[in-house]
Amino acid sequence: MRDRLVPNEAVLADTDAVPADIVADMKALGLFGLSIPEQYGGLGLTTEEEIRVALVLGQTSPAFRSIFGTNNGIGSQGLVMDGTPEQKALYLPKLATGEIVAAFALTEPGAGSDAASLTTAARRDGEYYVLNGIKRYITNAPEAGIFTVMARTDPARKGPAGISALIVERGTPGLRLGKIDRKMGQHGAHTCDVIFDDCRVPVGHLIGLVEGLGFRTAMKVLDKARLNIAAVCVGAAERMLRDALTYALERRQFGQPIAQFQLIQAMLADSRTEIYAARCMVLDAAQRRDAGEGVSTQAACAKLFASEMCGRVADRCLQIHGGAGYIRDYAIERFYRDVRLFRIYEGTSQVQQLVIARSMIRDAAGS
Ligand code: COS
Repeated sequence: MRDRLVPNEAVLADTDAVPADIVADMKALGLFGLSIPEQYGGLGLTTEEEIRVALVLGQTSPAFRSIFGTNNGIGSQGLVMDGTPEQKALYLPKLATGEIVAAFALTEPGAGSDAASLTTAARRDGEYYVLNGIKRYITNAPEAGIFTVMARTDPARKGPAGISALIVERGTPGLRLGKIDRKMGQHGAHTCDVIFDDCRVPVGHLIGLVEGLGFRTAMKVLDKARLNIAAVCVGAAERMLRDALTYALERRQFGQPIAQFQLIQAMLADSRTEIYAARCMVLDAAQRRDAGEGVSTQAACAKLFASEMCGRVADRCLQIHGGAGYIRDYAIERFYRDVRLFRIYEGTSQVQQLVIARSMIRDAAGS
């Protein structure tokens, strides 16, 4: 991270691409297969181990992690959790080595937070499903070799019950990509529309070969993904605070380093405290998951707190930089834009609040 990624952050931002030699080294390190079981060629890390990787790799531009993030997270976990042994054997080894990249296609133009209202249709026709619909803001879609697509196999059933998860391979006739989105930040991580126009997918590509379980699969995948994002938020906040402290120790005003002023110290101390709290939360949730506990609520708490914390830390650290923080020569200007997404993707802060409060209400009703 320190030797290879940080020195290449500006290149990444300027070229909108992760340098090819870095991608090759990431593959050699096994980073594309962190969470894929060893029997399929991955490293088979526990949740806590994977979180510890994210805590470190979060300390650089998020786009570096994003290139292999979907292979470990939302792109592959549907298969890992609910795929048949044959489906796993077919795809997971290629994902683990990074030979192919996986993308997760849930969001649609009309279905964001209300994911269960998605309308992409998968109509059964003999030994195929025929897909029609549009998926939006799909991370790594321009690079993806396979897409885990949530589609409605039972159009008569509204809501979650009619949704299934299918693997669609790149190059399948009827699958088309939109133009790459121009984003506020996270340059080097690409998103675009994925468009299905009478796209015929073999029935054997239905994850788990059971219809109607796709929404549940997506939610389970997102629980784990939210923990990872929380860890990346902690990493990014650590980095921004480190940069801000360095700046505050070097920058002199009124005859002394600005770090000596208590109003600057308050911003440093509040940030240190909140980072520590978020780090404890994410590690606790990861350890609970490894112990077999259901952690939907804890993952939502960690994602909510860590992403909001990261936004506050970004704001304070830019403030400590003063005018310099608004200038592109300083990494904080880029991080400020990059981290804004953490409060939105893989469930907005408001969706995390819903998940947390609903589970409280459910528990109260059951006790
Ligand atoms: N694990 C397993 N199953 C889950 C689950 C989870 N974490 N969360 C929900 N489910 C199941 C429920 O048990 C329910 O099943 P039953 O009908 O059999 O009881 C089903 O899924 C539907 O759940 P729910 O009623 O909570 O669905 P809602 O439509 O109310 O949606 C939210 C809930 C809003 C939480 C969901 O749509 C969501 O997370 N939205 C945000 C989507 C998102 O994060 N998008 C980011 C882009 S993808 S990178």
